[in-house]
Amino acid sequence: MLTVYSEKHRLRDAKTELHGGTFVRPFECPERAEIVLARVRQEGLGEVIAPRDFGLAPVLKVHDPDFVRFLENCWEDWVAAGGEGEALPNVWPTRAMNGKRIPRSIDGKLGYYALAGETSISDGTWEAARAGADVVLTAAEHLLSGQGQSAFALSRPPGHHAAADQYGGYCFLNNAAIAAQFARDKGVERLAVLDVDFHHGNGTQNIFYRRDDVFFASLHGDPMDAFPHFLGHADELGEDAGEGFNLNFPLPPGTDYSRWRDALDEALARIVAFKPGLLVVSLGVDTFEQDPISFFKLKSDDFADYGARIGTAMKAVSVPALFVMEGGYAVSEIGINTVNVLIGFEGA
Ligand code: OKP
Ligand code: ZN
Repeated sequence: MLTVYSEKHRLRDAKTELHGGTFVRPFECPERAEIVLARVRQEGLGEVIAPRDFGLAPVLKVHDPDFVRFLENCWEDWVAAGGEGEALPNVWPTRAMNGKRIPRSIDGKLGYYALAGETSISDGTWEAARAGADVVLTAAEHLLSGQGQSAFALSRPPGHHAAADQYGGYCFLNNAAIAAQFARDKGVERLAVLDVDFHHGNGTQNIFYRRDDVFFASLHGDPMDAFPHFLGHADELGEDAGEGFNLNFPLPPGTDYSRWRDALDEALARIVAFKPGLLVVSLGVDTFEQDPISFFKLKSDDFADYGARIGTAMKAVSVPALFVMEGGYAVSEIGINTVNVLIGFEGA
């Protein structure tokens, strides 16, 4: 399996995350990608290539231009306004103050474009996020040229919480959605996105919620108990043309592999019935029992087993799979767990 990787992910190296009322070093740190890459090499998964530059056009097919401009200029604007630490929002257009104008000041803009308050914007964040989009696009292009049944986009920072005009939950550009839309524009008529990260892929769901050409399925910690708290319920089925093309499996604290696997099998059956031309897997391994910010109980061997289940289901109907790296914060095991999924898929 081909892996696409860019060293530019290292430019996303924020010093602060707001966590439990204090600032901590972000859980989403550069070592994550380095350790996954080392494991890819150690296991001989296949060739590792750098991305090519796709420019912003495929990003702008998913994200609003004003949001992209905000991300591009945020750090500069923050510094110019006298920010001493990293850029964080502190006021939002919530229910009681639901204004529609985009403020001029950087403090107002941060609140307008942020969907969560833990994620600092730092010097280099934009460059890393942009390179991350090139990583998934390069991997998608490779698959679309008919080479292989699978590819791995080792992108960082993650993307699935990012909506068309909102960032947060460590995510800035929605890599999985950008890849799916790119494939769509290259002639793939129907796509499925399977999100196995512990957290609900609220951004991806929101981007495709009114569409019947992209089926979104997600297994995640119940939002009643887990981030992102406000989306990911089982009754969110899609709207308008998209009704019936969104599928959520919110699962309770302590969920173990047998329960998680039942949900996966159901999601895979629905995906197969949808007859996609390509599957995008939002691959977060924060379902691991030792993950520091999550509450599922998967063990390292379970990752290989579910990779094989995805492989068996997709190979039976000749659907290629694009794996896109999302979360996973048990850093010392992130390589083993991630590559177990990919090896499981290949062996199916
Ligand atoms: C990103 B991905 C911190 C609560 C905020 C944010 C989690 C973002 C996960 N006390 N947590 O889906 O792995
Ligand atoms: Zn996650």
